[in-house]
Amino acid sequence: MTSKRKTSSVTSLFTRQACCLLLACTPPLTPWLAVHASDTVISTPAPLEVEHAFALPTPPGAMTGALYLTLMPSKGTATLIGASTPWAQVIEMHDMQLTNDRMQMKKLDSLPAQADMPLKMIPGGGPHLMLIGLSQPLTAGSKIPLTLQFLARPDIHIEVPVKDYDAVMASTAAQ
Ligand SMILES: [Cu+2]
Repeated sequence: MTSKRKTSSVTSLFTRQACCLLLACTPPLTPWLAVHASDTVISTPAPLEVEHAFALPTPPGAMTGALYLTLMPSKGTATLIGASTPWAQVIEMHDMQLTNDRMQMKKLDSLPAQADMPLKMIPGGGPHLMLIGLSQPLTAGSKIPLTLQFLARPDIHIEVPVKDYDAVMASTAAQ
């Protein structure tokens, strides 16, 4: 019984995510997870900390910006499956890797974080959130309203400060 109920919440989130992303791409549907819509029991997930969230300033006219944060579930796993803000048309989850001496960004469908392995996003490589279609430039001192969507967890709403690169590096070095 327990596993069936868990499956239910996973499916509803998959479906909602599919709706949100319909314009951007077509995520895989999971027909083998089909369950009854009336089964709405959701087990309470372990607390999830979102820390060190910040975005970097963008030059005037830039249409994209990068946002970074750290996700730390107190136990088990938390899987980030999407994010949104009124300040951008879409937010994509990206991974930046050095390939053939070139930095290349790859779009991801999900980003997992574990209690023993937090998801840490930092500038200069690796995972980050890409704000695409900015409605305004990101200026140091402003705060971006951000919604984070997770697999089988409620959304998290936070405000993310825009910080100068030097300030970010100074606080990272101090940790
Ligand atoms: Cu990117």
